[in-house]
Amino acid sequence: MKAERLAERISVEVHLEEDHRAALARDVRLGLTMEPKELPPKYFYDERGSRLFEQITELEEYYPTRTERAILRDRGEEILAAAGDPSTLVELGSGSASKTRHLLDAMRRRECLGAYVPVDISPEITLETAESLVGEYEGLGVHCVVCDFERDLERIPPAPDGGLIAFLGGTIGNFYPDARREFLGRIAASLGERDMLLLGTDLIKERRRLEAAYDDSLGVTAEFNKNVLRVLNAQLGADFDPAAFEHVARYDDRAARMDIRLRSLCDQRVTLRGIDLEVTFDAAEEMRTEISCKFTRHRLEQVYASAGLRMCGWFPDPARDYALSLARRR
Ligand code: AVJ
Repeated sequence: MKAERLAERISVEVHLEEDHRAALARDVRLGLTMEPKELPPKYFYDERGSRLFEQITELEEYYPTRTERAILRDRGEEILAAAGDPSTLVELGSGSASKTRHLLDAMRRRECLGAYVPVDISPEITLETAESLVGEYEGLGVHCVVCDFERDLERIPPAPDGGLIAFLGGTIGNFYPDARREFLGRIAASLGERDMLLLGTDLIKERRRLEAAYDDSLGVTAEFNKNVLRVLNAQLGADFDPAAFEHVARYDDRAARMDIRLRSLCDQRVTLRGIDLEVTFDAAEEMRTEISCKFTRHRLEQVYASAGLRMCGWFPDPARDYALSLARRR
């Protein structure tokens, strides 16, 4: 009886028509035949990769996750007031929604909590999260949208009376400038008059701290980086030897981004049986696997402006390591 009433508050829509393996095959072929080679960071995150990322978020050196959590916990109500007390929270890449609970708590305290719309690629995690949230928040409606939010952004239903679209974790840092402008532009186009974007961004700081955050002493980030090779081995029948590559994480201060690569330790040949591709790596050849852009308030204002958005709230932590910001349509 109780369980049925809870289930009534959950709805689900799924948009996963494209074959993921086909997309992976296309991206990998393109990336490995490019000069220099490059792989997209989204393929880190199979089950093992997601677990390794969870471990990264708990590392001493990796400050972004805990800092973002602290901002949401300490300034959640301030953020909601500035956002006009939206009744719907949409979250792009919601996962287990662990930080999101601070926002939902703040919405409940401000008595505007109506609906949560988690948007994520994993149906299992999204449903599991929805089920625990309806139990934790009385009266909360959860509408799950299972899709690739970058591809399917336009299919996310608009919030009836004011919504906040949260894109947390600093994931916007993974986008190159052109793709970032395009993606933020699509978000801008999807925002109604009363909607706002809440974006999490890592901030520019000393090289030493940035490089330590992406090259931890326990080697978890190195394992996470090499996990993309294991994903290709499993999904595309490749024969990468992860031990034949080393993790490289450098801060490029001109581009204001971490540049994360795998460096081949020897001359080697790799076969990807599943896509009928052979590639060679020279000794010391580097393949980029991720960028992670860092911002200042001023630069982010420019990024927003170029995408048709205007910053209307800035919420850094006291040490100015990380910031959440609000933006609306210009
Ligand atoms: C999940 C993209 C925000 O860029 O800090 C962490 C990923 N890569 N350590 C980041 C990551 C290596 C992370 N984001």
